[in-house]
Amino acid sequence: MENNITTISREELEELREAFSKIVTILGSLRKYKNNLCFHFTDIDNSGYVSDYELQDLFKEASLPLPGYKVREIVEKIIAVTDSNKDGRINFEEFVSVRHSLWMFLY
Ligand SMILES: [Ca+2]
Repeated sequence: MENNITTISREELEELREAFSKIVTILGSLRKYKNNLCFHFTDIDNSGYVSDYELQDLFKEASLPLPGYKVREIVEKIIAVTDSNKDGRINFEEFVSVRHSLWMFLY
């Protein structure tokens, strides 16, 4: 039977650790870039905030088979959940905090 055990030197292990660390750093940068890209794509008027009408436009762009009243209901719920400082609009931090759970189906 063939022996599949691979040995690795301390130097090779250190190189792998360094490579893994670089990959984690790159992935972190890509995640940040993606968050920025999604936010700026949604913030159509470039105000620094995402408003209810910008979210409604996003639903129109996504061409989801939903009537207007349903889109407005969903947008109201998204803002209610996302707008943690209750100023009626979504800033970048609020956007990033919920993007993965609420927005995956739109992007
Ligand atoms: Ca807010």
